[in-house]
Amino acid sequence: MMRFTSLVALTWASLVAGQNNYPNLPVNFLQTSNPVTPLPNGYPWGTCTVQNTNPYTNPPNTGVIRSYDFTITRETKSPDGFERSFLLVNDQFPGPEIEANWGDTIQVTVHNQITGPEEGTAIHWHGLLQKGTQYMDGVPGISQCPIPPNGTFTYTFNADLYGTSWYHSHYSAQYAGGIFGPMIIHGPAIAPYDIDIGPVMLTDYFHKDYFSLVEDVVSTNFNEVLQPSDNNLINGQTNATFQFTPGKTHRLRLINSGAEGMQKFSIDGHNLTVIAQDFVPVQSFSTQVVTLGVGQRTDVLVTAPANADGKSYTMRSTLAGNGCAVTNQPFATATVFYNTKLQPNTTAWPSFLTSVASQCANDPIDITQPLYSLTPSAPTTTKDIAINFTQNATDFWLWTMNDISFRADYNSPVFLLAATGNDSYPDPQWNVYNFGSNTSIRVVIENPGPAAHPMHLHGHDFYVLNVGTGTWDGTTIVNAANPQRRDTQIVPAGGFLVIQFEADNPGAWPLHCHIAWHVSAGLYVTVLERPADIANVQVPSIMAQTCRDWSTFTGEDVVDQIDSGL
Ligand SMILES: *[C@@H]1O[C@H](CO)[C@@H](O)[C@H](O)[C@H]1NC(C)=O
Ligand SMILES: *[C@@H]1O[C@H](CO)[C@@H](O)[C@H](O)[C@H]1NC(C)=O
Ligand SMILES: *[C@@H]1O[C@H](CO)[C@@H](O)[C@H](O)[C@H]1NC(C)=O
Ligand SMILES: *[C@@H]1O[C@H](CO)[C@@H](O)[C@H](O)[C@H]1NC(C)=O
Ligand SMILES: *[C@@H]1O[C@H](CO)[C@@H](O)[C@H](O)[C@H]1NC(C)=O
Ligand SMILES: *[C@@H]1O[C@H](CO)[C@@H](O)[C@H](O)[C@H]1NC(C)=O
Ligand SMILES: *[C@@H]1O[C@H](CO)[C@@H](O)[C@H](O)[C@H]1NC(C)=O
Ligand SMILES: *[C@@H]1O[C@H](CO)[C@@H](O)[C@H](O)[C@H]1NC(C)=O
Ligand SMILES: [Cu+2]
Repeated sequence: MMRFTSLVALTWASLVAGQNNYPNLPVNFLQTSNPVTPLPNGYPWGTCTVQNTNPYTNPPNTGVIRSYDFTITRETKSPDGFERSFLLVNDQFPGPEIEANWGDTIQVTVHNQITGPEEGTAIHWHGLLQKGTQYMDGVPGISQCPIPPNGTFTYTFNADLYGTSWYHSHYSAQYAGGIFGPMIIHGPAIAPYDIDIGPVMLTDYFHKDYFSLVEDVVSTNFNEVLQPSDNNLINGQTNATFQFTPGKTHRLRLINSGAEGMQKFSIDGHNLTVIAQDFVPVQSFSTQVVTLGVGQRTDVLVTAPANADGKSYTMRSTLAGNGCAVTNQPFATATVFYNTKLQPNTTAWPSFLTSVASQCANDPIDITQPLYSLTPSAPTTTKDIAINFTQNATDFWLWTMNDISFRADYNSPVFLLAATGNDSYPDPQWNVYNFGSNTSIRVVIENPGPAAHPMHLHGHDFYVLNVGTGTWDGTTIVNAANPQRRDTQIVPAGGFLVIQFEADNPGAWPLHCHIAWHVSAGLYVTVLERPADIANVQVPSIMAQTCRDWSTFTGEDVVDQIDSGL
């Protein structure tokens, strides 16, 4: 445990240097005691607007803390009538909603009370940048050691972007077992609306527990690799209902919080106006169907059709066909009521059925333009990364990126090692790409295989320079002056995805497919961004303490790491 000892020693050294363990958080934050203020509480983000504030460089700071207490336990529930085993936050499925204003500090204390058997855990706050709090990103083996059984860990980070997102366990495929929930951050107006309907979580759903699924998916038997989902849920239900008001405009916050399948969302008889993709407000456009890969979010405004009063309509989310999802039951429905309880008798838009059957990709990127316009600078480095699916020396079917299938070492988090000045990472399976002091990083992802992958990068909204089938011509950039930005984008089957990001956030950032079974089987790299500056980050003592506690636990119990770890 040499490396571990040096991590602890250097962390202690940095600790004694200062009393404030969170030098990058507001000065008054340690004294503030969880004020309960209504949301969105006027305009606590001051004069910031969508157009006048660069969220990546100038997020506001309200000095307000939003505190949550999460207890994770193993439970049995039957949301669709079939009883199965779950891992749940506060016994809720989906987990409790986190709500904050832009610029608030979110503080979540997580108690790991998983038993029968005990497991580690760690929770990731999808889409937030974690600037200055990189160690709070919640990825075991990368930003922290897992929270051991009976352990408690408090995450503290800024609500540095605004809009719609979610949190989920990043420990193995635990979130497919139920550890996830919505995370809503209120911010400046993007477009006018009357009623915030809140999160609409679209979740493919499995009757097996997550551990059995991962055991099957990471397999030597090709026939077991494709595990079909058993159902498709909206807000964790088979029959969710939404009360809409005639004549009003409603905001729906769509989230694909599933494990595997691509969702197609629509409401019979209604147009949808897209106003944000992931955490990025966009120039609004109208559509009848929204496509969401796992991890993606889309905010839509929905206005009642004329004469809606007294009528009801079917809301639909369908797992897309043609290799975009593997499922026994693709259809999720819910009901939109306008002053009635009559069951709907409406039909799907023809464009919805066409999209479900034929389009295994996001919308063309030329139709989206972020409202806060940014032009990428010239890349100082370009990395090509090819995805493949192949068997390892002992015949397990694994996903690779540039021929390496990722595997985490829970005891040696990459970021914490970098914070001690160690960026040597001898184990090739850690798949770390060290971009040194590059200021603008372009990554070309090649995906020659037959499956689409929703690729997610932590710590950034990336520019989507181009995406499509075949191979990139090496030059064409779509909307070059203001390309699409988001944190998750689908690379199509037999296709490519070109992303770029400014190296404005020193850290160790996961870049991975968000399909739970694919990242379990290794479809993952770590982007190491400005390691020299990581060495200057003051890491709070709880990080080293959690590693010591995890080390004690794993010294006595052998952790059955059946997958990549993430
Ligand atoms: C850096 O960390 C790696 C992995 O834990 C370890 O093998 C190596 O000895 C460390 N190097 C130094 C200089 O501490
Ligand atoms: C929704 O469906 C569940 C089972 O799938 C059932 O228990 C519940 O009563 C239903 N709720 C309504 C409002 O129909
Ligand atoms: C956690 O606490 C329970 C109840 O006190 C105990 O039985 C169990 O051994 C503890 N587990 C660990 C890893 O300390
Ligand atoms: C949907 O949008 C189309 C095209 O803008 C428009 O013709 C149609 O009336 C709209 N339908 C509803 C129900 O708002
Ligand atoms: C649904 O609507 C169709 C045509 O609009 C009608 O033929 C059918 O009887 C209706 N079904 C019910 C259950 O109301
Ligand atoms: C992908 O893996 C297969 C099976 O191991 C191999 O035959 C093929 O050459 C690989 N493709 C690339 C582009 O590396
Ligand atoms: C192949 O992958 C499996 C699953 O990750 C792993 O248990 C096994 O050790 C790997 N085999 C080799 C030779 O690395
Ligand atoms: C930029 O990144 C490349 C890897 O893509 C690396 O080889 C190079 O050393 C980096 N340049 C600097 C200045 O750090
Ligand atoms: Cu994938």
